Formats: sequence, structure tokens, C-alpha cells
Amino acid sequence: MTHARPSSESRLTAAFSNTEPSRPPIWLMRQAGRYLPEYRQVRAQAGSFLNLCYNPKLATEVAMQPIRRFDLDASILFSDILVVPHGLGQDVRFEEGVGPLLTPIGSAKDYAGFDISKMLDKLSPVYETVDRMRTELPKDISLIGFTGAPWTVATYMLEGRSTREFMTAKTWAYARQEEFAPLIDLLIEAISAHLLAQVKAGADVLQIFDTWAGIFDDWGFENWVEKPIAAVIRKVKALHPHIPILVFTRNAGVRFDGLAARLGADGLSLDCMVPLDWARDVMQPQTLIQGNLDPIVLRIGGEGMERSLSRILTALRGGRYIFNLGHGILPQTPPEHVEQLVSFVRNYPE
Ligand code: 1CP
Repeated sequence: MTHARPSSESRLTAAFSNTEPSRPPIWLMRQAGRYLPEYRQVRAQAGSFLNLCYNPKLATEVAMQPIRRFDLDASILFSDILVVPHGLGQDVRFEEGVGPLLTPIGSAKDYAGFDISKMLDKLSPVYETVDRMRTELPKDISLIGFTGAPWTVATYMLEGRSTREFMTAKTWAYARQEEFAPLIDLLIEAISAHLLAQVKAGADVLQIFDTWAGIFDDWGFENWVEKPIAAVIRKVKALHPHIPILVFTRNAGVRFDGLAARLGADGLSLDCMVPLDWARDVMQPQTLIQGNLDPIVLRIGGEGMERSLSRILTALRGGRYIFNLGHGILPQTPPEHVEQLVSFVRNYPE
């Protein structure tokens, strides 16, 4: 089977093969969201965040908001990484000012009843959002589908919320593998099915978010970050060999070296800590890269931001490159700074 709706005209998809890019394509992680007043309005109308995620009309609307405001090359599906555990049957809610709250999985019996075909039914509004977005978006703007990686999704399923320590999730990863490995296997299946459903609905490019990849040692990274993501990518590529897949393994450090090949990925999203010279000399010959402006610098804006942008563009735009942040836009970011950033990247002299 081949990719259903290729958008060969898009600047974003061209970047994967382009060896002499003059102007890099640009999109921004979390480009839809709370920093936009028009988002906050629709969000209030939806009631809860999950209601917004499961309302194709409103989810499409908030995904289109940054596209209307800014000259971006891609739109990312409006959803969340936690719709997968929610779809599988876990209790998930989002609390204002707190973030996600889940009833944590305490043992293997808590996930024994999780069912992927039920998940796909429950997540059908998400796939309808993809379909609506593809219809509304101009052809040359790529539609990015996404998912969390098995490890990052598992941390929320086990901890029940955002955490800094990862005590429970790491205990499972290092000391309760007889229960952890089957959970990761289940997530590999669920996440692959979720991505395949998005491609079927019209996604042109996929991104896998492993936000908490950087908290492991070597062994943990290999077994719980790399192997599961590689398994997901194999499953997706078995049906759609040409769909470009980007991976964001935040804070992977020296493990970025050779990572795209180990994962079977088409590009890597680099966090803010990756040195630019190293990104150019070591990473770009290996794969397309995306990144890596510090979102705090975007929040600061002004000339300080422009100096950071010049450093990044000077270093990276000679190779395979998509401009992005090193992590998502912060809610306190003034939208005018995003405007300034996009026009600076667009008009940077060749
Ligand atoms: O009340 C609100 O409006 C909720 C804020 C919000 C939004 C706008 C959350 C809660 N999720 C989202 C949307 C979202 N989440 C998108 C689509 C929008 C876009 O990118 O334009 C995407 C791609 C995500 C991905 C996501 N969710 C990640 C991975 C990327 C990253 O930023 O690290 C993670 C870790 C989550 C979990 C999550 N969702 C929301 C919160 C507050 C959190 C917890 C984050 C944490 O633990 O620090």
C-alpha cells in the first residue's frame, strides 16, 4: 500500500530529500494552544480539554488558528499524547493548573482489559479531525499526525501525572520487567494502530514525541526508548514505506549520534541543548534535523531572539533542515514574538 495522499508540492516534505535548501520550512511544536487568545476562547467553549480533543470541528478550528496567523509550512493535528491511554480504557482527565491526571496502573491486571480495537473506535473523532484538517488545509501545507512514544506514554500511565523523579515508571523499567515489557508491547501495538489510522485519514508526515527519553541510562535508553520506537516505525513503514517520520527524543545527548538509523526514522527533532556545530557536522550528514530554539528565547523575543535565530540558521540551513523549537511554545509567549520569529526565518538572507 502506498501513502494515500502525497503532497509532493509541500516545502516540508521536500526538505527530507533536499540537499541544497535555501529557505528551510518552518513549523513550531505546540503552535496551537494557550498562548493564542482565540485558542483560549474555543477551549472555554469546549468545556474540558478532552472535549476539545474529541470535537472534530473545534479541534480543526484550533489547529487552523496558527496557520491563519502565521506563514507556517505545516499544521499539526490538535490532540494529545494521552488520548492513547484514554482510548485504551484508562481514566484520564486534565486539571486546570495541574496538567494530566490518570488513575495510575498499579499492576498488570490494571491493563489486562485494554483493547486496541475499542481504542480505535473511541478515537474516531481524532481521525475525523485529521480528515477535516486535510480538506481545509491548502495543499502545500503539510499535515503532521503525531503520537507519544511508548516510554513517555507509559510514564503517565504509571505515575498518574507529570513527574520529575519517575520513581514508579523507573521501578517498572528496571525492576518489574515482567509487567513492564508487556505494557510496552501493548503500547507499541496501540501507538502503531493510532498512527496508521491518522495516515489513512490524511496525515502527510508523522512525529513521535518521546519527551522523557533523556532520563535513562544507556541500557534504559536502548531498551525502552530505541527498541519500542523502532518497532512502531517498522509497523507503520510496513504499510506506508514512504511516509516521513520525525522523532523527538528530548535530551538524548550523545545518543543522537546514529539514532535515526537505529530507529528507522527520517528525521530527528533536536532539543535546545544539542550544540549547533555538532548538529551540523555529525547529525546532518546522517539525517534531516529539526530544531532547536529554546522556547524561553521565543518568549523573550526582540534582538536577543534574533541573535539566537541567526546562530541557528547560519549553522544549520546548509543541510537537511526544518526550523523548529527545541520544545513546545510556552503559554506565556506573546503571539507577536511568533510573528517576529517566522518573518525572521523567512527573510533571512541567503
Ligand atoms: O488546557 C489546555 O488547553 C491544555 C494544554 C494542552 C495542549 C494545548 C495539553 C495538555 N496538550 C495540548 C496539545 C498537544 N499536546 C499537542 C497538539 C498541539 C500542537 O502541538 O500545536 C501536542 C503535539 C501535544 C503533545 C504532548 N502532550 C506531549 C509531547 C510534547 C511535549 O510538549 O513535550 C506531552 C508530554 C503531553 C502531555 C501533556 N498534555 C498537556 C499537558 C499539560 C501535558 C503534560 C506535560 C508535562 O508533563 O510536562
